[in-house]
Amino acid sequence: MNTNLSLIGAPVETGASQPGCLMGPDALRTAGMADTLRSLGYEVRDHGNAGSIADNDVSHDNDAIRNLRETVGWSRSLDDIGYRSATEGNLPVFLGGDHSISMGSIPAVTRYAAGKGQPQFVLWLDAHPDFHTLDSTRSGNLHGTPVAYVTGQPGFEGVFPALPVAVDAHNVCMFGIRSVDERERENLTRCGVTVHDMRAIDEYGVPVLLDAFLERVRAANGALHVSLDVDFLDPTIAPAVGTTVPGGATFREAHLIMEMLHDSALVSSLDVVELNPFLDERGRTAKLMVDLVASLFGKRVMDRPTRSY
Ligand code: 5AB
Ligand code: MN
Ligand code: MN
Ligand code: MN
Repeated sequence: MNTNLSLIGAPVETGASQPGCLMGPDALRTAGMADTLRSLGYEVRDHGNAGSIADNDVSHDNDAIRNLRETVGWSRSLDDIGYRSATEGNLPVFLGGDHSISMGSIPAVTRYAAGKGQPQFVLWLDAHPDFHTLDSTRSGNLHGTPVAYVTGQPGFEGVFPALPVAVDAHNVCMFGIRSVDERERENLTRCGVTVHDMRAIDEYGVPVLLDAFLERVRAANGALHVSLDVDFLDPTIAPAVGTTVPGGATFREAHLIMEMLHDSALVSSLDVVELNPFLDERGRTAKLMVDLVASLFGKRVMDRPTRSY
């Protein structure tokens, strides 16, 4: 795994229904993100917080959509910064911000991977598939749309930046899903996204499901982007999120995913999103997110060989 990490603060809340994610990057810093990663042997550069490039006048006829221009502006800016960071040889870690930041982070890393001849894979850890198009969203909250956009579903043209390379929907694997809107369900099935809902985790456990996906990434010599939404976790351990859904991943399920990702050495970029510090309890969710990121970057209890499943 690349040992040069760049932290990119993305204080975005225009995609979410309630305010607070703006403070996410700073709460993750306060919880010790940079020093934790340094203590694991990484070279960490914190680029501070990005700004939005909101000088566009895009519009869409779905009147439910909220903060369209601002969110398009953020996607432009994060795409620029993320791409630059990757070309400079770093592994970009995007500190959100609501999940609309993936509309900048994923296009950036996908473009970079394509330049090296690698297909992009995405591991989406979330209660929700975030697979609405601009036409299908009823809430109008754009944090519910990034996967549809980055996989090139119709309807984003002329509004969000054109994608030089879209992610193949077959290369997206979701874990933790337990809240899907009807229009999302139809489209997910049609497009061939792998959806491991919570029931699949109950029935098979993390290792079998995750190992199968990681094997596919490895076999394709793919780049792997991980997008970690706070609401992937059960709300009893991670209350600081505006969109809690009961029955989420446990502490150990989440850590095991991170540990297996580390052992795979496949991860090439990361989003940590949806942390709303205004809803936190004495920083416990922020600390848990930093701890999970630490597991992804190699924190472990004992040195032990990786087993295969
Ligand atoms: B999150 C919902 N599907 O479209 C919608 O937290 C929820 O980034 C979206 O996963 C949740 O508003 C977006 C009902
Ligand atoms: Mn999400
Ligand atoms: Mn979610
Ligand atoms: Mn395909």
